Amino acid sequence: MAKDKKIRTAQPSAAQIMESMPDQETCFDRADKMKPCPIGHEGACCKHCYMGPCRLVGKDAETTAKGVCGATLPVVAARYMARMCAGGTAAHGDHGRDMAFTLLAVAEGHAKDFQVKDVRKLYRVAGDLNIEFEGRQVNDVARDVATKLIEDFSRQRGEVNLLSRAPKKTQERWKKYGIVPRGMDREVVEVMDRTTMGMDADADSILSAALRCSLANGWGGSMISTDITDILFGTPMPIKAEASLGIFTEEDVNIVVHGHEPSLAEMIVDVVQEPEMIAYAKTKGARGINLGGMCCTANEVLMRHGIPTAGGFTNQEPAIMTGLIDAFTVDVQCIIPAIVEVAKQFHTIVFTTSDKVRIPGATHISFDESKAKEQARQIVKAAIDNFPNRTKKGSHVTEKFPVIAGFSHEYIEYMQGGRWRASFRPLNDAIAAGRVRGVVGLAGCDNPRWPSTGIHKYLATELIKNDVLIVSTGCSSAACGGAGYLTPEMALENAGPGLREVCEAIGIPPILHLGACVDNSRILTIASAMAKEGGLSDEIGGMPAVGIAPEWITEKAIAIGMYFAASGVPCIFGGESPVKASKEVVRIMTDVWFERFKGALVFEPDPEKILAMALDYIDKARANLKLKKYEPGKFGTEKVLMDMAARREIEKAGRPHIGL
Ligand code: CUV
Ligand code: SF4
Repeated sequence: MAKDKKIRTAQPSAAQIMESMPDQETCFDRADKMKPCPIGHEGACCKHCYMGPCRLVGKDAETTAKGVCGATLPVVAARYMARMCAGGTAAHGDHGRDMAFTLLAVAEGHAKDFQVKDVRKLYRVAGDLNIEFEGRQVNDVARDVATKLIEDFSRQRGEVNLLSRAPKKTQERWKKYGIVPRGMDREVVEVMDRTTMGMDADADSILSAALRCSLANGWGGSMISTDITDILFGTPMPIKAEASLGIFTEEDVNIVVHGHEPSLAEMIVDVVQEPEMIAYAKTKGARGINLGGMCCTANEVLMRHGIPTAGGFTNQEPAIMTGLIDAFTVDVQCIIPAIVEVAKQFHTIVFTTSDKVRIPGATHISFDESKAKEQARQIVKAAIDNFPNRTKKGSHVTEKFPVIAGFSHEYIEYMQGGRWRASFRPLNDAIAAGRVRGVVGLAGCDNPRWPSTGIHKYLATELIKNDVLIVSTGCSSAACGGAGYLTPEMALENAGPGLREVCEAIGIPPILHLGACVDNSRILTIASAMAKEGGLSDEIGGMPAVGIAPEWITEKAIAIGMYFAASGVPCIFGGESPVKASKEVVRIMTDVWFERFKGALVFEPDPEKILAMALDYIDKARANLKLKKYEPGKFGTEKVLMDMAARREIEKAGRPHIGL
């Protein structure tokens, strides 16, 4: 291995691949070479106008440093935070918008390859939007739902529709502090406007605008995306799959779908199962066609079809370095341009498919929902034709782990009482009694600057040991899955006795994979349902619940952290604070937000402290709600057998091997 080469990944398979090809540069090498600028790293740099860039540093910078315009350090740091939030909201917003337009195209008959798969979910959403659905044609209802949700993006006045799902008390807090969001397009524009040179010079006011913007993301863009994806492709139910870079096979044509938007990926899922395609693959000497996912497109097709995942963000380059990928198809977000460079070293064809993402050197197919299946066939066929071109032997790994995923809000409700008695009562009771100490949403990216995926793994094991139920999304789910943590057996081995008892009784793993990053909106819906059920807090704020993004990278992660904070969930992010330079900004995001919303956004680089802080938030919330004091090891004496019938259903739902 090249000297000083640091591979900070906690996944043995990824490390093995990179170690076997020491000359192949990856994001880990670039992270070593690229030291972060220490001034920007702490939020003390502003380049919003050309009198700068200004660096607000020095002794007592907080009170004395000023940019040329006179902006203080808290203002500069708050503006930085707010613009990250706007960037993240724009990303999730655009994703939601694309889904909404796809639904409209389907309803109007312009996208023949898609149809409304989950009519029940369509009706549920229609009900929330006060759209009549009884006795009407499905596509008429779908058109009305799509139209109403599309209006939400550019809503100039009033509030986004799905806000009505939040508990009354949560909504009252938003009104009281003036952060009820209008459409996300308007909120993003306002944050950009407010933070340009010579505008808002009050850190608290800037950060409030950021919170309002982020709410338009969580209860708008992201929630719209989740709902419509369920309507079009089905609401997830538990399903068995596999995770790790070991999912690729030498015998089969390997195709990867990577990014976030599932529309084209869904078509590829169909096409790789077409007998003619499989027969065509055989003519090229392949056994069959093997489809795998990465990042959140992976989560989308894993949740609904059991397509295996090759992992999260830092696995993009190692995946191609297996030398086994015949086509690497990307849509939007978190696609590192470096993949094209790696692909050049092998035979891999990279397909970009969104007009918003062009990478020189990649083959571009402009996704058009009216030709979706045809385009999917074009990609799959190109992959098959590319199969005989495999040249350089990459590094093949075989290790892989079983995964159970597919936990939607609807299924979690259902598994606690069946279709007619679906509720959150058992979970609320288990929390109130102290069997389950609290709930953590474990989310966000895996980061090459830290032991990538390792902090997710550490926190996952420690939290469940402490009887904390985990709901996971995004690349955190990939990290947990790739470590073998997403199975019910995991509950028996590692969970604390109280949590184990509850998991066994209901037949669930202690870590529930809820889906992609936009599906963090499922956590908002779940928390709202728990508040409505009663017995804990009557709003989202004050629940024994915490959000953690220990290896966050993106602006999207910041926007998510902010909508959880505004909704009443304290969030702990890993790494140094991007606004560390300003004590005032840190104070607002930690203490002021907690006072106003019972949420917070704090940063903590030390994983052990993240754990302690999360448990502390949970225990304090329990004390405030006057719930039974959590006592480790108190429960778990009565053995309740897991519902084997339910387990068998899950096994049955496993994906049939394609092409054999
Ligand atoms: Ni959908 S945002 S790296 S966890 S996909 Fe993973 Fe996200 Fe990107 Fe971060
Ligand atoms: Fe400097 Fe103010 Fe311009 Fe920022 S807006 S670059 S602080 S002069």
